[in-house]
Amino acid sequence: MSGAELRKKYPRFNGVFAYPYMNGTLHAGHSFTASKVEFTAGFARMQGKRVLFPLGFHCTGMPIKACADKLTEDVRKFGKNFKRYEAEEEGGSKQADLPPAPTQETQEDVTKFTSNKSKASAKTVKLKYQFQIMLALGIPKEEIHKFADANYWLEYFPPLVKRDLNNLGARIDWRRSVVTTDANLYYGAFVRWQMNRLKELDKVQYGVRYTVYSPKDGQPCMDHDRTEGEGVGPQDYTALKIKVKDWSPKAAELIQGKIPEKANVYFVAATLRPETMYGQTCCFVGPKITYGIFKASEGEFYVVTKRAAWNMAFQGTFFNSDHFPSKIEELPTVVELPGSAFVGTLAVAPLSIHTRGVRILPMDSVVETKGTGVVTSVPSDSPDDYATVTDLAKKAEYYGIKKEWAELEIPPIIKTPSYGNLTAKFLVEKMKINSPKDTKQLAEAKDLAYKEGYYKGTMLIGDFKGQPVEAAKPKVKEALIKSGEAFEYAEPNGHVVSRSGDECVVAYLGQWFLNYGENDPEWRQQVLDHMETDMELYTSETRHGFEKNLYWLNRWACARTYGLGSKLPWDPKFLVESLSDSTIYMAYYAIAHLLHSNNFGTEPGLLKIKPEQMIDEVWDYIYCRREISDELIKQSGIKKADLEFLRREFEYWYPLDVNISGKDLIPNHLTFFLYIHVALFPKEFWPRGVRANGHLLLNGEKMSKSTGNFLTLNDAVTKYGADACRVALADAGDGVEDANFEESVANQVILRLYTLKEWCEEVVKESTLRTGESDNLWDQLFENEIHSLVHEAYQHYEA
Ligand code: ANZ
Repeated sequence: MSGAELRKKYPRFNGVFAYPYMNGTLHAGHSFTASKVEFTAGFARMQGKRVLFPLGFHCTGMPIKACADKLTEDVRKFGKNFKRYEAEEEGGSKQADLPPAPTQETQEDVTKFTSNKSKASAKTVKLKYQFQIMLALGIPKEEIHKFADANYWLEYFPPLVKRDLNNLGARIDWRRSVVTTDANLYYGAFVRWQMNRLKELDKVQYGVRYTVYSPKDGQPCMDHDRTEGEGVGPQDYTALKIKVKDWSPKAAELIQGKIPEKANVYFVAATLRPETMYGQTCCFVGPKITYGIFKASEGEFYVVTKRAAWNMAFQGTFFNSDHFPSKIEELPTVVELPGSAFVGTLAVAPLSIHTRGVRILPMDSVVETKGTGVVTSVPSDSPDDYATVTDLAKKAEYYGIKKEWAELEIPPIIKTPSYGNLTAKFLVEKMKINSPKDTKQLAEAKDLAYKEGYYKGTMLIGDFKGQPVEAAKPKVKEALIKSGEAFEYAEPNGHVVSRSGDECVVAYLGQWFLNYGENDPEWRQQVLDHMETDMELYTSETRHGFEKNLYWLNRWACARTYGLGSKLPWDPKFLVESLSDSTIYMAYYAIAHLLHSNNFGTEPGLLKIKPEQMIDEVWDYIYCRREISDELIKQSGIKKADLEFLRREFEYWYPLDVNISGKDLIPNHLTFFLYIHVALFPKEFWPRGVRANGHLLLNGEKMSKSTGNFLTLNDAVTKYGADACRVALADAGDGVEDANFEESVANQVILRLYTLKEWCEEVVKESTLRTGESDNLWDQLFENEIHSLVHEAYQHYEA
């Protein structure tokens, strides 16, 4: 019988929620997602299906290791039980800073609300050290030192998660559980197999590219390694070198003696529009912004903000890639000056028609945290620049500049069908923009100018005259870089902070990446097609979310050097990153119990197979990528019948019916989940459904540890019991919009369930009720009512 026939003959349901990360127990948000699988699984059972609802424990990545390392430091500083903490912090007042003893919560009267109280106490508590955070998590003080070993987290939290979900009454098949990373060698073998196969398929590649990077951690900082800046990627600029010819008197005075006479100093302007460089008429700095002059080589110095220099430090500008700095003090800073000091400096801007030089002028709207803080001015095509130069000329005296500095000829650079050949001038006049302070209108004008220029513009000047802008842009950039007048510069296109608290930069790094996105259009199209035609996604928001992300998502760095994980098979100094080892683990659940019977894989499973027997070819066979052979049996030492059994389990439980998670995982985990399934399995086994939830509010407010509006699953079940929690979870919401867990609902449910129970008991005790055949009209009415309720329930569960 084929797998498909088997699934038809014995209908089944297989659903999962994203396995939780083991740096703590589950909170109400996890529980909400879990409840969606739980209820669907329960319904499937009532329909007579066989049901698989497994759960593993995700341990891959940085956070556990980072916390363990901090604890090691705390223990070193304060001793095993942190006794030296109070002694060390003067005044002894620090005792009060410790969070309340963890056991209090569960001893409280369960009918009373405690959130206000914990809110108040949470606000006053500053958790400076990791051991304090552990105390707040409810870990007894004497046990905390054990968490300095990262592996201890893997032992400690999974049993608690299991306890809490069991207390909620979840019908999880715990025989299939596993901890990720090489802590379980079977899972390690599974990850090794998938990475090897992905590499053979050219889905994993090596290349040098711009990546968001944490200097402190010394490695890339991807979405899940961040506390701020999810979804932020590198923005590439052309960094144009505008060479100083004559310093303003103020700047000359301040840098006197600090830079060799013969050296060249450049204002380095970050631009997105290199094709417009012919029309530069001046160069802007923010008068109140602090700039540094940094030494790039013996004869070459750059004027940029420190933040930009710090980014450049990881892109080969000041340091080699084999020696990245770890502290910002290592930058070769010569001197720091305010932008105002530069005003009036004469500098030569590459390609500009004004070959004798342009002036450095002030612009208040320069953003300090964007680009290099140096903005070259092209008034023909940039509305901001046009508005600013007009204003500077009008109020030259006020700005302390010479009027003629702001009145250099504005040459036409690009011809456009809608706005003529001075796009910026046209738009500023048409939109009646009177001042550089009309920021909203200027932003609108900039957008229009950019789109029109890019898609419909034709070059009027330079080597690529007559060519469309779209074609000329990369050519001008390339020529500028080739001639040494510009270089590439990239930075995060938003603020990114790593979990270690580091402000991230963009680094130019050699690394392994998964080739998602436009570089493998066929793969992407397969995912899109499958999603459009063969998947239940429940809401159009989820579908749009996927579509948008599939369009936008690009190559993904899939290896790390720091943290926990499984080794990259062909380059074992790297570990497979946490969103890359967790894409197809649902296929692992299908057979986990046959391989091992505990999380760590240290006790054998039903088939008594050893991890080293799980060679890549065995995984291929189980997952229907090859057929059985004597060679395979011999190589692996696994019996034929056992191999067939493994494959049978997979063919029966796969494809997955539904993967349920918070909607925040659409742009990463859920998209990767589709990509990798499509790459590795035959089409028959590609996922059939994804359900994305909204975020869970607690009593109508955002859940947050720092405000105290927070509820763990353990708290919830202890307070309200499983049944009331389940009803409140079911009542919280179904769509992608925010859901809400109301404690008052849980409370009312307790009462209602109690009344219901009383009523049932009374009715049963009642002795006057009729007995015998169910044959009269009332019986038929009753039966009919029950049928229609069952029908209604079906409809709701299926929605
Ligand atoms: C020359 C140029 C010509 C520019 C042109 C635009 C149009 P977005 O798209 O908003 O990122 N810029 C660079 N750094 C800046 C800063 N720190 N503060 C204010 N403006 C800054 O804008 C990128 C453009 O904004 C860059 O490209 C730069 O001006 C300016 F017809 O360079 B452009």
